[in-house]
Amino acid sequence: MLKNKLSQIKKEALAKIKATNSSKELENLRIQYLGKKSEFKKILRSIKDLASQEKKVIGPLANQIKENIEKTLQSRKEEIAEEKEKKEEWIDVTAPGKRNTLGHLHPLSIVQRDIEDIFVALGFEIADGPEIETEFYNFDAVNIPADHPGRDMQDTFWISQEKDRQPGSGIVLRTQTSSVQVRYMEKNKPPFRIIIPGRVFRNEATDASHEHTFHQFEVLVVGEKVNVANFLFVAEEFFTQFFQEKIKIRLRPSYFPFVEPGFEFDISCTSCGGKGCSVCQQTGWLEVGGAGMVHQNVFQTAGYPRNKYQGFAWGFGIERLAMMKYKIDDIRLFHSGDLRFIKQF
Ligand code: FA5
Repeated sequence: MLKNKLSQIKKEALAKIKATNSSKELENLRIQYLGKKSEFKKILRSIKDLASQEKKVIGPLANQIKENIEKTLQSRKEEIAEEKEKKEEWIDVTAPGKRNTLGHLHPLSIVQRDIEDIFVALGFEIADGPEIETEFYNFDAVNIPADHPGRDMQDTFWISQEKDRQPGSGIVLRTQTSSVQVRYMEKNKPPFRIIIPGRVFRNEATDASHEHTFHQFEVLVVGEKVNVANFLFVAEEFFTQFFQEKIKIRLRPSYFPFVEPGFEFDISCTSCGGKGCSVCQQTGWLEVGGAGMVHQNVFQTAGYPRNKYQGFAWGFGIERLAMMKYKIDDIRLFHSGDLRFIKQF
């Protein structure tokens, strides 16, 4: 009778343990079948009252069943833990990969590096100078003394401008990379070919093509026999390499105090090839900067003898070139911090 009951308990317990998938449920089954209030424990407690013949059979059988249930509980517990682990660690090798976002160069840095590479390959050196500059190097040294109307051409951020100062001693945020011309020439003798890329500042209202902070690159080539033909060759070579297409150049007479003669420098429109479109306002030409043959007054300020050397210089806007290359219609996008713009490069 008891023997049957024990077998019944064992059968029922093992079936339920094997059927469960939850470790909580497993614990409940342990309490139900082996706990203090379980049917099984009641039977164990009653063994002492059995006849000794029966005790010998039921005692070991009960122990065997207890061990059997405990073992089954334990191995099911391990199986459930293993299944859980497998589920959590499962990797779907067919799922599309997630690409990490990598940092990259700003479009202006890309363009500046492109420009530098082209000139370095042409045998130029790269020079630079301070962004916070004396009035002397920014203006006086390049033939724009105080009260010269040329100062009005570039609205200036003044850092200090004392009333009874020495001429040229004021401090400005440089308005042009031409400010580095005399700094370089004071320390170097011709012949030389340099480019001076850098940031410049102008106290002017911004619009789609004007920023208060932008970049220029100055080209300065000085020697005893440098002429306008050399200038045209270098310019044509540069633009053809930069835009990877044949670019035509047009010079218009213009005035910059530090060159004589001076030119406004245009290139054939990179959008329409010169036919006329909205980008070039139907003219077929785009203005990129100023240029000219270096004024002898500038050489003299740098300490060179007058009329011994000749040279050409230009100052072009880097943003304007980047806008042409990448067809960007608003200069303010460069420093807007808008990632939708930056991520396109
Ligand atoms: C100059 O700055 C002269 N230093 C250039 C030069 C150098 C002439 C050597 C002769 C010899 P300008 O002010 O025109 O010139 O500026 C040159 C170029 O800088 C412009 O053609 C334009 O491409 C760019 N630029 C000027 N102002 C701005 C502005 N506010 N925002 C963006 N680009 C500008």
